[in-house]
Amino acid sequence: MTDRQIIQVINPNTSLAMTETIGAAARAVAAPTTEILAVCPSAGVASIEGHFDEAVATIGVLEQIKAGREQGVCGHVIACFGDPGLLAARELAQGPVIGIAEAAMHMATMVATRFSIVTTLPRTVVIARHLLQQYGFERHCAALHAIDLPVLALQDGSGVAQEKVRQGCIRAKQQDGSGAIVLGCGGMANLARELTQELGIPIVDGVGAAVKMVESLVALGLSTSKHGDLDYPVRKTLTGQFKHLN
Ligand code: 2AL
Repeated sequence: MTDRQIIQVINPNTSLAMTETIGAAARAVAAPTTEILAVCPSAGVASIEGHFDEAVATIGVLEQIKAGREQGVCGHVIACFGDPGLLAARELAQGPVIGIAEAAMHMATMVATRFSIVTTLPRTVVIARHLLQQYGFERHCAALHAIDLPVLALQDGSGVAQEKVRQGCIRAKQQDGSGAIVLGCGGMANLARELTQELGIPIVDGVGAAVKMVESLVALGLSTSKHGDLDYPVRKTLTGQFKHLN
């Protein structure tokens, strides 16, 4: 990698504070030749904590993918732990698109035989379970834990949510026999490095993992396959508010 390249990191919710946290975590691991373009949709949901939120957020993700592609970014990261709109985004994108849940799960399996997940609300545990099934990582995941605080508690400046994540990771390490822990929210991206040092086991943040995966794929000259189902969407009439996605 010699040329400068831009990786677009999309926070699928509309929280600017969380977009900043995610962007900073991405920049902390990016290669010197990588520029991180951290963005979020202009309209959508303030945080993503359920199936409805994911459905609403997905159009904003696709709009950002289209904008990033037009700006010539080399790849995209979807920085929400439900990986909302991942396959649709791959159809629209030219470069690689990596979701933070899939990135973190993949990396965790490379440093431990079993991992645990620490996420936000109990209802988001179901979303993570579905992803484990979809990606084939069920056998690798020992347990899922919820800190029982909403996503935006990670941005309130009190440190309460961060302490709950820390306690959740300690509990997961002690109870589950897992060799690694996956942080189950984009808003936890800034916690991985310190927790890894404190707990002495790999604590995997999907934002950093996804940025390094995009860099690796680009360096290897590998991009989203346009042979088969991930080919660009079939051109057809899109009406009303969706016209601009064509
Ligand atoms: C998330 C996430 O990463 N961002 C968001 O808004 N909701 N997912 C989660 N499980 O907390």
